[in-house]
Amino acid sequence: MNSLPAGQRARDTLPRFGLLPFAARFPHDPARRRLAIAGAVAQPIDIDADHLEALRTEQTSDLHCVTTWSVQGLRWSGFAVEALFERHIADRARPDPTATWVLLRGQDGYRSAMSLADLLRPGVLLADRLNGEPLSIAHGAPWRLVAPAHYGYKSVKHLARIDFVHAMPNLYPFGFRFLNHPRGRVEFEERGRGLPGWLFRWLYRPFVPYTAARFEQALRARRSAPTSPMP
Ligand SMILES: Nc1nc2c(c(=O)[nH]1)N[C@H]1C(S)=C(S)[C@@H](COP(=O)(O)O)O[C@H]1N2
Ligand SMILES: [Mo]
Repeated sequence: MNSLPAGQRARDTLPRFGLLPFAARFPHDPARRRLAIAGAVAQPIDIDADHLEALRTEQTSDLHCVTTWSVQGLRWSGFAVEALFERHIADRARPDPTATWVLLRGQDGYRSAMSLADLLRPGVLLADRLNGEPLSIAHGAPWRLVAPAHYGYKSVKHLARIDFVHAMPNLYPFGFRFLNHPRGRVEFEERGRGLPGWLFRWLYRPFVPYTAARFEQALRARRSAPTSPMP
């Protein structure tokens, strides 16, 4: 295995993980592989998975959560976002050229933002398979973003919508904006805003076991709920 980036520790298995308010939130339709492209575009469009098979590609990459855990060697299958942009978005939706940021939304209401340049980097995937299996609900069904050069919070699970916007959006109330670094590059330890990366390591690390347990517990509760069929 490759060596890990600064401040990261390896885990063997991928936990279901995220911001605590999303532990008990799930995609409303995990079978719906559709992506809405909206915001500052000439024509809002919906992209259907059936049109994307020609772009399918596989990639092995690592997931680095900002809270310091990493899982190496994940085998993803899906669609390169750069190709998806060129073949399905640029000509059809015609984003405003000055809209250089994107707001990414999951079916669970989770949001994250990236610069368009970061979204279109090589290695950014819209993935619907992990380690040879269809993506589970835990890890982002029906599909998710995979942005290996960025901390995990940019890799939106259950991706449903991309809005083109003119500036980096404020996703959190004042006082919580430190959570959201505009770039979040792992290589430069851009964990959050306002403090050096190494300091965030110590702030976040104590919350990992509790957060992973809460996410796991919420998934178990959903599985045993009589009304929700689960893959
Ligand atoms: N929709 C959605 N996407 C999300 C999150 C979330 O809570 N909801 N959490 C993010 C965070 S912080 C991380 S580290 C990864 C975790 O992915 P995993 O649950 O597959 O390990 O998903 C990211 N994408
Ligand atoms: Mo994370």
